[in-house]
Amino acid sequence: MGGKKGGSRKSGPVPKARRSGRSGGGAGSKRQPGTAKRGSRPRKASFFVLSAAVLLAAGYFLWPVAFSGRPAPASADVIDIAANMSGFSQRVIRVRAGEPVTIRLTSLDGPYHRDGGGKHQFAVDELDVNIVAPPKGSASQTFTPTEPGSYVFYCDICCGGRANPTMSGRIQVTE
Ligand SMILES: [Cu+2]
Repeated sequence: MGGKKGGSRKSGPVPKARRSGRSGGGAGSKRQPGTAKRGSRPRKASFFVLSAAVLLAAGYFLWPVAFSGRPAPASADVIDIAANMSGFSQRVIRVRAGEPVTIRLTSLDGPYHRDGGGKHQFAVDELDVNIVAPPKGSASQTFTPTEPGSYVFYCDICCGGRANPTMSGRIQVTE
């Protein structure tokens, strides 16, 4: 009787041991072999992850550097046009409708110029183009003309502004 009672009493702590065995040993014993087997993998995996992260980071930082000189799409033709107080280097520009084009305007004048401070502009109202080049610097804009026609481009910054006949030209958009 006493032994049975004692056994039943002893069986009291046993479930606790089982509970602790289930929670600690049961789940833990399943995880431990898993982590032990994977123990060598995380090192190899971390190598790939690290190297991949380094490559991605390098690409992320080098990408804008490599393409900073080309803000325009690769398909866009770049037309260089320079300007100084005597006018534009080209008076007529020909582009095709439906094709993206980049106008890169360079000011040849220094900042000491009283009119415009050495800045020059390339603006085409109808095409929503407005480029302002800093003194001794360049600026560009890419756009896609859609309607064939002849449009006036002009500089409205320097001497005489738009009224100055030398600071204007025509952009011919053909089909
Ligand atoms: Cu100008």
